[in-house]
Amino acid sequence: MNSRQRVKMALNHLEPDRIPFDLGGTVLTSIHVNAYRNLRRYLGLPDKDVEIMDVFQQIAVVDEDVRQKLGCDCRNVAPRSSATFKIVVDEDSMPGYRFFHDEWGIGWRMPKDGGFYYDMFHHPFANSTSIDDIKNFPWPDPVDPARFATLKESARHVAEDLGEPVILGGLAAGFVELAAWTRGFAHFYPDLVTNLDWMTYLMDTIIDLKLAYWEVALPLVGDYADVVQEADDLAGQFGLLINPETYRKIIKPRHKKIMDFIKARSDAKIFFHSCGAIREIIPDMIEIGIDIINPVQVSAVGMESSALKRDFGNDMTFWGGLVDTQGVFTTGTPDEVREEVRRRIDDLGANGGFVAAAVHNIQANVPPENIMAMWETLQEFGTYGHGGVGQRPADYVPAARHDKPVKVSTSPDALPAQMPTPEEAAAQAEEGDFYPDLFLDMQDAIIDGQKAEAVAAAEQALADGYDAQTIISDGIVPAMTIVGEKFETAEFFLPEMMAAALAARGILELIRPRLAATHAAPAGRAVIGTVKGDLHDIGKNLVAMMLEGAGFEVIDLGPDVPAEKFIAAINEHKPGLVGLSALLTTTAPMMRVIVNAFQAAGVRDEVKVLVGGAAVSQEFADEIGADGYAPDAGAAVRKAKELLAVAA
Ligand code: B1M
Repeated sequence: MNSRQRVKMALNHLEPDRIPFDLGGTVLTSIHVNAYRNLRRYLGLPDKDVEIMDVFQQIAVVDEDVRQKLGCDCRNVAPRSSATFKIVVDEDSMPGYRFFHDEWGIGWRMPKDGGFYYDMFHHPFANSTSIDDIKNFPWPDPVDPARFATLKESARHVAEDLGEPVILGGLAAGFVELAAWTRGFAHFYPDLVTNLDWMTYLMDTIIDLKLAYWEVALPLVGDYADVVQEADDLAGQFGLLINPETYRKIIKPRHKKIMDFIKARSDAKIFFHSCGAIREIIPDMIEIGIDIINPVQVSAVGMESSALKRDFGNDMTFWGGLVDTQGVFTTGTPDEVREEVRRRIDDLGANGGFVAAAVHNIQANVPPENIMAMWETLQEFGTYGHGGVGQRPADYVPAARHDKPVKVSTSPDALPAQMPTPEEAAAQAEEGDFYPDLFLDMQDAIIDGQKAEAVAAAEQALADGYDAQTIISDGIVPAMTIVGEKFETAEFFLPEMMAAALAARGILELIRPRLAATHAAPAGRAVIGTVKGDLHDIGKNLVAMMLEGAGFEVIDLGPDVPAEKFIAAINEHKPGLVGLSALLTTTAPMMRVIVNAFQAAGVRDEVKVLVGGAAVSQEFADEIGADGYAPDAGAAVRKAKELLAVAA
C-alpha cells in the first residue's frame, strides 16, 4: 500500500494498514527550522542548509532523508504566493529587525536577536474608511500564470511517481484571516459590530480572489487532487472568537460559497484549518461540506479527542491532534509524550478518519527526543488489524486520561452577568440607588459598542456639570463590568467586547485632560505588554481595555516587549502593577527572564506582577514568582484590584 492509498482510505473512513503520518505535508503540519535542525542532528543526519517552506512561520521543508526515515505520507504541492512575487527582505532599514511586505501589502518583521517568527507590523487597511480604498487596492493576481506553471506536473509526479496524496494549498490564508491581517486585528473585530458593510465588502473582495484561484487550480490538477486546503482561525483557547450567531450569519454562508465552488469542480476532500475551541461549530462545518479539520487543538476547551471522535467521527476526519504542542510535547518527558500519543491514537484512530500529526507545526523548542517518542509510539501502536487500533488485546492497559470537562465559560471563576431585572431596577430606583437616565444611556451605548453615542452622552454629562471622575465611576465602570461578565459567560465575544472597549476609550480620551487637571487619582496604574518574541496582543489589549474601564491608568507597551522596556516603564511611570501576557510556549519562559530582570534591576518589590495568556497557568505563575495569574480579562481586573487592594 502506498501513501496515497493509505491517506485516501483514511479520508474515506476506512482502515488502511496503519494510521497515515504527516510531517511537512502542509504549512500547518510541519516543523520550525530550529526544531528541525535539532531533529536532523539527533537522527545522525548531516547538517545542511534547511529550505524554508513558509517564511512567516519559519518552518522547514522536510528533506527526503528525514521523510524516508520517518515514513512521512504527505507532501505539499502548491506554493502559497504567486511565483512572480518575490519576497525581498530588508535587513537595514528597521533597527533590530529584518522585514518585508508580502503580496497582500502586509508588513512582516522578525527580531534579528533571537526571533522565532516573522510577525505582522503593517496592515494596509489599518486607516481605511471607504469602500473605494478596497476597490483601488493593488490586489495580488490570483490567476497569475506563473503561480500555476509547475502545478500540473508536480501533482502528477507526486501522485504517480511517488505514490503520495496530492494536497493542494489555497490562495494564502482564509478570507477571515486575510481580512483581519490586511485590516489589523484591533479594527477587524469591532468592525463586525460597527462597520459591517465595509468589512463584508472587504471579505467578499478577498473571496472573489480565492474563487478565481480555485477556478484555475482545480481543473489543472484534475483527478490528482486528493485534498484541498482552506483555513480560518475561528477560536481561541477557551471558545470561539466570535459569537456563533455572527459566525452563522456572516462567516458560514461565505465559507459555504467557497466549499460549494470547490465541490462543484473537484472530488477532493476539503481540509479546513482552525485553531482553538471550535467544537460548537463542527456540525456547521460538516453541513457546509468540510471533510477534514486541523489542527484538532486537543488542549482547548471542549476539544477532548474521545468526545470529538464519538460525536463527529463518522463525518469528519481529524488531521492533527496526535500530541499537544502547548503542553506535553514541549515540556513533558518522552514517556509522557508516549502516554499522550497512545491515548490520542486510541481515541481518534478507529475506523480511519485520522491522519496523525502534532497539533499545529512543531514549535522551535520541542526537543527531538519528544518528536521521536511521538513517532515511535505511532509505529508501535498505530497499526490497524488484529491487536492494533480498535482491536487491542484483552490485557491492553489504556493510557491515562486527563481531559478537562467541557464548559463554555471563558473563566473558571466567571460570574453570571448581573443585569438587574425590571423589578430589581424599580426597587433600586425607589431606594435611590440608581443612575440618572443620561448615565444609563451612556452605559447602554458602551455595552452596544456605539462610540459616537457613548461620547455624546459623556459630553452631555460634562455640560450638565458632572465631573470626569463620576463619568468613570457611574458610566464606564458599571458598563465595562457588565461587558466583562458577558464575555466571561460567553454572551459577548471579541467583536462585542472590543467595540464596547473602544466606546469606553472614546469617553476616556474626552475626559482625560479634565482628569489630569483635577489630579484625580486613578484606581491604580498598570504597565502592560506582551512579552518579547510574542506578537499575540488581542488578549492583552482586552485586559488593558478592561483595566481602563475599571478606572485604572494603563500604559500599554504593545507586543514583543523586552525586559529592559518594562524596567524603563516602571522607572518612568511608577506603576503599582505590571501585566505580562504570553500565548506561546516558546515565549512564556520570557516571563521568568523578565521577573528575574526586575529583581536584578532592584524594581521587583516596587510592583505587583500579574501574568496571563494561553501559554500560562497558575502553577507557572507560582513557579516564576509572579504575584498573580488571571485566565481572562474580567478575572485580570479582579486580580489587579486584589493585588493593589483597590475596592471592588
Ligand atoms: Co497564534 N498561536 N501564532 N496567531 N494563535 C496560538 C496561540 C496557538 C495556540 C495556535 C495553535 O497551536 N493551534 C499557537 C501556539 C502553540 C504553542 O504555544 N505551542 C500559535 C502559534 C504557533 C502561532 C505562530 C507561531 C504561527 C503559527 O504557527 N500559527 C505565530 C507566532 C507569532 C508570534 O507571536 N511571534 C502566530 C500568529 C498568530 C496570528 C498573528 C495569526 C494571530 C495573532 C494576532 C494578534 O494577536 N495580533 C494568532 C492567533 C489569533 C492565535 C489563536 C488562534 C487565538 C489567540 C487569540 O487571540 N485568542 C491561538 C489559538 C489559541 O489561543 N488556542 C493561537 C483570543 C484572546 C481574547 O484570548 O489571547 O488567550 P487570549 O487572551 C485571553 C486570556 O488568555 C487572558 O485574557 C484574555 C482575554 O480573556 N489573558 C490575560 C491574556 N493576556 C493576559 C494578561 C493578563 C491576564 C490575562 O495579565 C497581565
